[in-house]
Amino acid sequence: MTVLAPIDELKTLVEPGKVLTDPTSLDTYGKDWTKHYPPAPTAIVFPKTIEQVQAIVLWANRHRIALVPSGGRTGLSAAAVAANGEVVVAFDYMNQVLDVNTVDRTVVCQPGVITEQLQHLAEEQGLYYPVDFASAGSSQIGGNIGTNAGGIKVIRYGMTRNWVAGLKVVTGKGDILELNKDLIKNATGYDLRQLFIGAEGTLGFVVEATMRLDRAPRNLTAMVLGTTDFDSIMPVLHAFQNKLDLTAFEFFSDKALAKILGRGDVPAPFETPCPFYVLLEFEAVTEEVLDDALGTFEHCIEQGWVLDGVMSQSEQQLQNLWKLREFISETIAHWTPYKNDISVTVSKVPAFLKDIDAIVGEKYPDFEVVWYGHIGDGNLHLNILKPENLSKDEFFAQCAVVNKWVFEIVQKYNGSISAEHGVGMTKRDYLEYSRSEAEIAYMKAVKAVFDPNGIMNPGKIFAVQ
Ligand code: 2HG
Ligand code: ZN
Repeated sequence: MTVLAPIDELKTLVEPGKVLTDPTSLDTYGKDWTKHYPPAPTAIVFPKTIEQVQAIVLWANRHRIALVPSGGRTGLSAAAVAANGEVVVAFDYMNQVLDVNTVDRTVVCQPGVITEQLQHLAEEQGLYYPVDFASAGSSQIGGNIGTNAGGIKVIRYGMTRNWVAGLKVVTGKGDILELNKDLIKNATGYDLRQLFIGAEGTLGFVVEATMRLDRAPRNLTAMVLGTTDFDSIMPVLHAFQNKLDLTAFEFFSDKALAKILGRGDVPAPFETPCPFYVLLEFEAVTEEVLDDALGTFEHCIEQGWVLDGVMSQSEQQLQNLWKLREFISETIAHWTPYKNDISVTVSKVPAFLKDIDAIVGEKYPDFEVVWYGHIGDGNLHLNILKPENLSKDEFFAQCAVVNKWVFEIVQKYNGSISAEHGVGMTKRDYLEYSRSEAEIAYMKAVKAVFDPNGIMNPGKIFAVQ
């Protein structure tokens, strides 16, 4: 009997040519959008069926080989990075929409379906998939579920979790489970579906997902307003929320705007320079709604919170205003930023902002700090840009020192050290700032149930045991 080497055996489990080991593929599929860890996987495997995924998991258990899931690789916490000789399981060939049900308003997706593909499909049905973010053109549904992705519409629609009706998973043990079977009501014990959402691939693979759709929004209209200072942002939010159902409330600083305008392909919203800007959006369904929006804008000016503003009058103008916010992450990537993705409850945002701003000013005096994020739901993206003269490693090491101060404040406010990007490798050493020791012990115990041999994305969320 011939005994095959593990990678040769792996090749027998999938279609010919669906295991890659060339340096370019290892580099491409071994990393996400983070630049902290050099990719070093052993191989990339592309399953086409659930049975193939199951066979790969059983193979990995037999040989004790670690697996890393790979979707669109747009993650920002190094949860889909294979830096330690793992085998990457990429879902590019499991990218089909399997069913659309307009009565249940659900779509059954394979994990490799691109977010934007689902959004377009919903639109074709006169419906709406509301989880949206700048990387929707590349990110995959499986990855969105893995990180419980949020984005720009959370204030109205919530996170990915709200839109997952059912999941099919292959656990780290190799069992296939059908979770929740797409039911709206199902009071039959533990909802294991929820454990897999946001698990960053540490419990098993999502191999099929039934996603819910909503009614399409009507006449979405955006305003970009320039505020007098940091403190004026939340009063503006509350003033608008008292009158309108907002579908988004984002903010960014003058530094972020300067970087966007530096690209040369996005028009400025208006001339008046302001330290901060908010972008809010609502469905302008009646004249009354528009009157309320304009009246609230005037009220904000009278109160001294807002210096200037603009409202979209067409789809094109709406898109252009959104570019001001949506292009920030991609634009500042050029400066190899250190990313913080922190959140608190909305009522705590003003005090939290003050504390964070003070510490950042004190500890990062020489670095350029760019603020932006989903402030309407309490989520701030604090990006620190790398000065040209500092090496990447030196810069990240200096940021790690400041993390302690930032995360102590997060902890003081009962906030989260990762609101929507996941823990991955970049935030795993800080987990105890958001989760208690007992909670982490329970989380590890849960992992051991689904993945007793620790083959599923080890070193993500927690360090390897
Ligand atoms: C966004 O809101 C993304 O633009 C990326 O979550 C945030 O780049 C970031 O820090
Ligand atoms: Zn975000």
